[in-house]
Amino acid sequence: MIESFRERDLLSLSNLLFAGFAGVTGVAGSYAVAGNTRRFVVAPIDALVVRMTPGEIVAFVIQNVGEEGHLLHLALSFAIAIGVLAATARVGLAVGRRDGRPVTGVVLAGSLAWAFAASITSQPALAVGAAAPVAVWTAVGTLSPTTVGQDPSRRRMLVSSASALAFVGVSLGLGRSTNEGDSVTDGPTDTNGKVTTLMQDAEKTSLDISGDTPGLVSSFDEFYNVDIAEFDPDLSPDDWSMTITGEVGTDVTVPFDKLTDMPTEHRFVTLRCVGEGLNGHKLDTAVWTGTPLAPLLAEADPDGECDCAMLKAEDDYFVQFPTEALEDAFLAWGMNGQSLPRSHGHPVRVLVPGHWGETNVKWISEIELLDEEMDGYWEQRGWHGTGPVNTVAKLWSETTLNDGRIEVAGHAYAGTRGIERVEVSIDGGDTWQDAELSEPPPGDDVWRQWRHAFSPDGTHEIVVRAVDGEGTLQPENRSDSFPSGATGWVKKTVSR
Ligand SMILES: Nc1nc2c(c(=O)[nH]1)N[C@H]1C(S)=C(S)[C@@H](COP(=O)(O)O)O[C@H]1N2
Ligand SMILES: [Mo]
Repeated sequence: MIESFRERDLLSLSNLLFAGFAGVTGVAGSYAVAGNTRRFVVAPIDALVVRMTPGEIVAFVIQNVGEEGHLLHLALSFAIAIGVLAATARVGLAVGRRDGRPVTGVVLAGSLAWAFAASITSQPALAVGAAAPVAVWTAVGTLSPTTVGQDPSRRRMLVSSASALAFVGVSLGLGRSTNEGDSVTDGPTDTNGKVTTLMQDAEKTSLDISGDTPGLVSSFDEFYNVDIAEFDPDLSPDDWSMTITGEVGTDVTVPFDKLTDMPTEHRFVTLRCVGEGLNGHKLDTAVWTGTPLAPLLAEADPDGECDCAMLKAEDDYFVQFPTEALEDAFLAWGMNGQSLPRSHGHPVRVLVPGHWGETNVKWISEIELLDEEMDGYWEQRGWHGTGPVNTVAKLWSETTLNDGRIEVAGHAYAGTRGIERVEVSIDGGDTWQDAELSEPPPGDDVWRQWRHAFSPDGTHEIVVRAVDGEGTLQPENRSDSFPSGATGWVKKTVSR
């Protein structure tokens, strides 16, 4: 009696362990062959988890947890992937042992794991990466003795754990190298050196700031990133095309070649996320290479009732706003002289002058003209981020200069209204002085740098505010970024 209890315990423990190894190595194997792409088994699960998370929770996490919020849904998605693959191994173990037909069990577990991975990723060949480790661990588990007395089990467990761990390590390495291959873009778009010249000129007009306020052009590494999905689409220009559909005279399909055959322009455009804090860093500028959207829209001959459009992307992102805002929009395939990096929408994204970051759809796949207004992804979650940006003056650095003065500096941005003036107070807002301003880079939707140096005398409350190109002073009233973008004047106390 006692013997059989212990045997059963041992059996279920062993099943649990081998199923666990199968789950973990199955996920690792998938990563090894797919890398950090949407072909990795965790990716579609993560997309589903994100899509199913209620808007209030998403807004709460963005505000209270910030970037690390990604780790929450990613951890859940890993757990689900490991759990499902472990379950397939558990079924295989049960069948293999009970029927005394180990091969049947192994084949069953492998097939179930493969079917799961292949169906969610639509990658039958790569799904083998997840299925093979599951089959192997099912085999090892089925053949390992579970009779008490016959006990090399402890050593076997150690060896098994070490092997599983080693496999995970190797897979991580392999997956990383897959990523490197993926992030290689299709080469420079700056064939005639125009972009390089533009960037050099912008660098020359940057102010000579001692602190670590960045320059007028953000590098790939500096440029912020906001994605609804953890795993960016990876599309080649050959895979890509965009359609213009819905309330139109004729549907239009735009392949990549057609786009790049159109008149090419290089434009400086600044992007700012509606979800960033008042003095946050989700504000950047690049020079983008592309072509205006208007001629393509005209080709489709829109005739919808609401004069509004839904922009849809390859990652299931969607955003709706007035077609009027699209009149000056731009379809970009280049950024700072290179083809668009994957994380910024490779191969083609939309840029909408003066509007919040969320309207600048990456991996654009379709523009659907509508008959009535609908909510976009963020609007469904309570945000109001499709309109023009708020005016902001950032205070990004304060440095003591060699001569003892303090230099405060940052960027100011007001979308297409432009920045006319930045004012600085060193006494909490009682008196104001004009800050020194950089020229803006050439463009209609760009930021400017500002700086101001003063001789400190004890403690100073620094306040900055901008006046936009229409002469409107940035509102003093403070509000959170949710739902329509942070407002207020940035303040910082400095003492020397
Ligand atoms: N397809 C797609 N486009 C998108 C997003 C996204 O998640 N998916 N995020 C939007 C948001 S909220 C912002 S602020 C900008 C950020 O662009 P970046 O990542 O290139 O800085 O892209 C917008 N376009
Ligand atoms: Mo955003």
